[in-house]
Amino acid sequence: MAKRKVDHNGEFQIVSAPDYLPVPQLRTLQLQRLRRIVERAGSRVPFYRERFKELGIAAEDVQSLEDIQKLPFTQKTDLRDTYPFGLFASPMKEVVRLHASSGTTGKPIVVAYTDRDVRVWSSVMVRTFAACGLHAGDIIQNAYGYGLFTGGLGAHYGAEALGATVIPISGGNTDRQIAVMKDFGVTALCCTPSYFLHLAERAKALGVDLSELPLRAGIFGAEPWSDSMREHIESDTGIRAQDIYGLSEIIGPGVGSECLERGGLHIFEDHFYPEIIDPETGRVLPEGEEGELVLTTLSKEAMPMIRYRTRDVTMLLTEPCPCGRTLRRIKRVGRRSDDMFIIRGVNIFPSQVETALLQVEGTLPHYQIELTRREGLDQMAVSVEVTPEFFSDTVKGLEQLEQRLIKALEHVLGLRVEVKLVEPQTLKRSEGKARRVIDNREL
Ligand code: DLL
Repeated sequence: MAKRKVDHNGEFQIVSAPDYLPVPQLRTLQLQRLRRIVERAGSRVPFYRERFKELGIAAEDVQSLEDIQKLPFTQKTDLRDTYPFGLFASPMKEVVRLHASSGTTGKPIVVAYTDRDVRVWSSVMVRTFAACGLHAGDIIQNAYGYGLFTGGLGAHYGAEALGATVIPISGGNTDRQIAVMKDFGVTALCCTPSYFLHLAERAKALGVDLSELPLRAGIFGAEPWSDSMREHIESDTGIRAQDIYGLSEIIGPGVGSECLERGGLHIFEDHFYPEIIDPETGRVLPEGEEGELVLTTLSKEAMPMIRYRTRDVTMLLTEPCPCGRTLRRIKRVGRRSDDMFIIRGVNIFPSQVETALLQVEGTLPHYQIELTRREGLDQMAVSVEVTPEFFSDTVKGLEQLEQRLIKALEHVLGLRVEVKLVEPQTLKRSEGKARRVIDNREL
């Protein structure tokens, strides 16, 4: 499927044909696959059989891609309710891999792969790396966690299939990461953006200048990170920071990726069919309108997902991308509909706080939001680390910084919140996904 070509620099480039299919051909392929997956889910998974029966629909009713709207949604609670194996469409002897995700609350969910699913997964990760400008010959340090989390093994198989050298270091042990990066001439790093911030900061403390190493790209995902965060990372370390997207329920990483144009993330639509819905009404929204991303797996054997509600808020961008890929793009995912918290009647997303903080000079991109309730009233405090230069400044200087931050937050949130300036290195660093909000309100 993927061809290797040698470009004018004598370097390998991966050209993956499905990325460039003419749109009518892509739609035909999607419809064929959609009909097959609906048939598979309806005939093999009792959960889907019952849902389809309740709605009085059968696989034959899917005659066009628009007919997908007749199908029911699947939600995270459905995976929890059928825990562990209730949504499998393959017998256990055909399942070669299980992953699990605990999420932030409650019971874990389990996801399954057949041998063919693992190969599809590797192929979409090859396409992800290729879109991010990596190729055979790259030395990829994979600091996504190995284990039940899909990030580690997903990126690993893809990096090998790309023909790159993969260093399966997993997350954590930051000093060792830095030593390996230096000693092995690493050219690309895979991890969460928040872990990269931590690693870059530690490198500085150890006197290692990342911009002088061969490291040229970061393949970052698994959590939201703003454009301002990207600017900070790129100017601070001289690498190119690319955004990749995915979720366990659909496959893991490899659902979508930025290309070098970085005008949104291409969805690997020949395997994952995207829709945007109004999260309140469930109605499909026209292209270009913001809403919740819903994904249907078109080829997954072990665990097909029909119209899975991701809770990720984005929009579909349909203008052709200058890179030539015909795959539609989604806007970068800044927030989840269920990340939102409400303070004194105002809806707030952590990403808004990040944007406001990064506008003000003098702080580091390490912050945490704490919610409390005092005498029945919700309070929000944002702790943010101050740069070492500012921290040694006068008390007056710090007070002025605090006031600037309060104003910037008020401007973005429409609410005055408390700001706590803390010393560099005091907030807990993440090795995987960052935990931005601590909710201590007793409900
Ligand atoms: O985080 C898979 C992954 C691993 C993606 C490595 C990218 C890189 P889950 O643990 O199931 O899977 O979490 C999925 O993480 O619904 C989003 O809310 C969030 N997420 C993932 N990638 C991004 C991103 C993996 N690039 C959930 N931007 C998703 C914003 C992201 N949020």
